[in-house]
Amino acid sequence: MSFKDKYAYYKSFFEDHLVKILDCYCGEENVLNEAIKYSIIDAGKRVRPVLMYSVCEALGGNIEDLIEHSIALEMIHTYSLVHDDLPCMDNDDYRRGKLSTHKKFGEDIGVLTGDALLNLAFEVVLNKNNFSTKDALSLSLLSKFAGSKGMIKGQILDLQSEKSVDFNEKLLLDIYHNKTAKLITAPILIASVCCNKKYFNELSEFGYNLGILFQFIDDVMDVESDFSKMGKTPNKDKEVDKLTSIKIYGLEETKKKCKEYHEKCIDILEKIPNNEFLIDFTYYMLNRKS
Ligand code: GRG
Repeated sequence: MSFKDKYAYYKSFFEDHLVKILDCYCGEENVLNEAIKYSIIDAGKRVRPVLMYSVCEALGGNIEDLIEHSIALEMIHTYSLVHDDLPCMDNDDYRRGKLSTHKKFGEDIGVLTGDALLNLAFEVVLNKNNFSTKDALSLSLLSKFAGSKGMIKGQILDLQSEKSVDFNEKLLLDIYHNKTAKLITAPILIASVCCNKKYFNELSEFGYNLGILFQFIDDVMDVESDFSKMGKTPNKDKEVDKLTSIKIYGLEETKKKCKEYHEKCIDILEKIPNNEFLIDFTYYMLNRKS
């Protein structure tokens, strides 16, 4: 199967199960369930679920075992975007090509939609059939990577860095490691846990490098891309004087760094079996336009 077809297969596997799970947990008609579905259904590239499934299959595991984990992860990712768009954070009117959740439903519902998605993530995995110690370990990993020593820490550092004159490369990488790379690494490591922690250390290093690459490309897109491709407002970073790779290295040097991180990812992947899809995926990350 080609990379494109395999990606589409993983994505539709995810979308089908997401809809079933939302029917089960958010079937009642009310504004909160409407906002949850608006925020998460048919939205985004599903990079994290695709990573989780492809690492699992590379290690010889079964993606059926990861349905709830992939949905939980995407729920946490979506909550972070819904909250990130709020006026008190990045203040964005558009996300994933449409009005951001608080613009569509109001700020109060925006906050509560994010809160609800965060809680639902854990509920869905805890209710999994034959919940095992592996599932508990994966949930512990997810909460650590998304929480106050992970994504939220990154968001705080990111907010504090706006307009600050006290910045350097080390701070940039600390922000990107926490804000972005941890939620890219989590699905990779959850797949490894599902497969008896095979290649855990190598995959952890792969996740870090892929996460930094992912965020640097996001910075390049903020400068070079447009609304129709990104689905959100371009040129936001400069407007609020955010600490980005462009601010530290400039545009051309950031693009060079992207190639270096890409090479580091490929070097690590050479140690992993059945790595063809993951190699293509990393190339897609380097060249993505949305
Ligand atoms: C807890 C109040 C509160 C807020 C949390 C942590 C946080 C807010 C936000 C971080 C979200 C953020 C902007 C992360 C950067 C990573 C990034 C570029 C995300 C976009 O991911 P994609 O491109 O999005 O995978 P799609 O839409 O394709 O899923």
